[in-house]
Amino acid sequence: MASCWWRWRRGCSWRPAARSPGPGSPGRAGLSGLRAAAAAVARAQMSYFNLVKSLTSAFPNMYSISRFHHMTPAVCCCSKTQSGEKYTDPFNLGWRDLKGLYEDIRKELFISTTELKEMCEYYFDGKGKAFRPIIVVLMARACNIHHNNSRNVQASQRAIALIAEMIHTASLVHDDVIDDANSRRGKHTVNKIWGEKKAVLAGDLILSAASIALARIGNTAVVSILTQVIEDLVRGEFLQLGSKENENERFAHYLEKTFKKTASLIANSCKAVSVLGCPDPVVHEIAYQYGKNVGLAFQLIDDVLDFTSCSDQMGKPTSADLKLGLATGPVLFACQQSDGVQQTTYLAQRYCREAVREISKLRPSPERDALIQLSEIVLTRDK
Ligand code: GRG
Repeated sequence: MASCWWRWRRGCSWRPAARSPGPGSPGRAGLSGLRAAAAAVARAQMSYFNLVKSLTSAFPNMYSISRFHHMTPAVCCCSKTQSGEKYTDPFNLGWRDLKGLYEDIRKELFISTTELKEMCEYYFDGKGKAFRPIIVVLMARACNIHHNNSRNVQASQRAIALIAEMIHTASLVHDDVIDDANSRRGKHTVNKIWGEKKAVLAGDLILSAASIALARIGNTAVVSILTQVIEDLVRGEFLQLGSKENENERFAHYLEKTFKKTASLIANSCKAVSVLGCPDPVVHEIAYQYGKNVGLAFQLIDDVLDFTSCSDQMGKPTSADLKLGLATGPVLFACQQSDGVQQTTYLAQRYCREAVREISKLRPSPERDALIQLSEIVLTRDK
């Protein structure tokens, strides 16, 4: 299973964070296409001032967008270990607690009907990045060490990693139905193989299995933290179905959708393991803020990769957002400026810096440093 990490790691060449696609390269959207799309999306130009205003009012702790222009494309300066302990690759470190992850998820699914079982297990094949479970177990260990120097991950904390991956996968199955997607992770989607109706039911079943596992933990605070994620996912998807006529609100709408669709799951899963490992609300907030900021950066880079990467690399169709008529960061920025891809990457960098600032408040540990390094990998990944 660890091999999937290495595949991802190998894919994550430490490239400059904002890489523009070669003009006319097959399977890639050129910048001219991006600009044309931007023009189509924006009926009138949203003023630079309004963009700054909408961004900073949605996230008051962010600096003015004008500061992105003056940053170098280099990633955050945080790859050195700060804990003083022997440093291991963050994926290896996280994977120690995740051995048997997919086997354990399949046990949670516990379905007797052959077809439904096959559908529900379809994505638990070890081909995903398991980015969420890795962050969750690293955060669990970082919080436990911070609290009482405990070197163990509790069973309930590991269960959160499984539950996060199950909620994520259920949402992917549903998302592919909504988007009528053909491929994901380099293979046909559930909806393409079994049809939309059955795909919706498979997503429901994965979500219900996740809910049963969550209830079994028996901590009402944790139940309420993770059920918030489900509400956010639905609301985020709903936000994506609509758009803002008012251009001032368009960027705030995009960031809110991004938080709800992607960052909420990471933020709240991090918070859940912190609650299970440590009674201090300050630590819960650190865990939440780290997850939120990394999650936002992750999705912004996902939106960039939708423009700059090719389908083979991503294992799913690229330029998909554009084809669905969705204005993501690269298009919204391109309405204003010459390089939407680069500006979106700069914004992701700012979120990662914030994530690093938050997690650095915890006591030094290899796991804390791995979380710092993961925030860099979010920026430099190319799949
Ligand atoms: C709660 C079942 C349920 C549905 C809620 C459809 C929906 C409503 C929400 C969709 C949310 C969604 C699919 C967001 C996309 C987030 C995203 C960036 C996914 C890609 O994540 P990766 O790159 O994928 O980690 P892998 O394949 O590596 O797991």
